[in-house]
Amino acid sequence: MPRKMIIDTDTASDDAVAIMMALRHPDIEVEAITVVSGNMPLKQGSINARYTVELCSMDTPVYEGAEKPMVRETHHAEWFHGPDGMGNMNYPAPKAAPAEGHAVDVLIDTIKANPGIIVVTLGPMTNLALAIERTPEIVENVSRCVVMGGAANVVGNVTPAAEYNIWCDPEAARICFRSGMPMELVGWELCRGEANLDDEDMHHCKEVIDTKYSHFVVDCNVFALDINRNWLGDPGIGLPDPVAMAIAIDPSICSRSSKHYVEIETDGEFTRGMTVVDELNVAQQDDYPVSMWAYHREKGEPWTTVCWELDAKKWKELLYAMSQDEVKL
Ligand SMILES: [Ca+2]
Repeated sequence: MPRKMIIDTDTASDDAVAIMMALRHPDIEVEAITVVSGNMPLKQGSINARYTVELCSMDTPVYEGAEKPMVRETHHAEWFHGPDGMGNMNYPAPKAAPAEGHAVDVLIDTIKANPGIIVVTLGPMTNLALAIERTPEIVENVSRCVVMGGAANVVGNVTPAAEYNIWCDPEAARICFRSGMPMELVGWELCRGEANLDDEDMHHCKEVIDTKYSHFVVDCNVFALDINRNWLGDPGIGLPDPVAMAIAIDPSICSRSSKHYVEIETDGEFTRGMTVVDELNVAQQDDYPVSMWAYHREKGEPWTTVCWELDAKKWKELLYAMSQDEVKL
């Protein structure tokens, strides 16, 4: 039996590759894709998600959800992904319309109907937080909530302290991380360095695998490639959402992890959206300096798995396998 999954996404270029990996994986059944405002405005994210579903010759329904964060102003990231979010590749408009229904209702109903489902969030966590606020008991049905987001005790990418998805809607992220769901934090830092697709990897995609899928992996991320090199000094394309999806599909791709309390900064002047990971487990003490963590202690043992290291070779092997015309594992 394939494992059931629901994907919440602000679909731009790296989300699209992550969606492709899940849709094409024989052991994963994607029940629905729910779209949220984030890197892209909601409507463009929805177009990009539907295009990706059709590229994969699937009919997975795509539902639209929150058009803005819970309390914050909207900030998109066209500068990073291109005006259409897909590297301005002029992909055709999808044939299918968005599915009827609101993403938040769909998250609630799908999680209720599928005990043990894996939830993967690839954008700001607005839709999932609204679902949890409305129907808190859904958290019991989630076997894993894999989050592309945050920067586990390292530098952020939208401010020095924060990664975009969490920074964009920190109040939503806090609701999700406090909910007690089995969270898995896959920070943006895991896609850097040797996890990047470098020149050799891009050549492998385009000239060796040479399918519409492997071209898609590289082409729609062309804006991100430039920025990654010129701004970050990284070797190639960074793919945070596909890295998180790879770990969702195969947890052994995360080569080092441990469980900790994780809190989301919502008030900080310089630290909005910071993922504060209690790496040394100091918050488990009942001392004055950590008294603000009492909520977590009272809730029990840490429930967030923090991914610290990635098996870059294994992650790329999975990406390549999902980019073949005939998927073979
Ligand atoms: Ca995303």
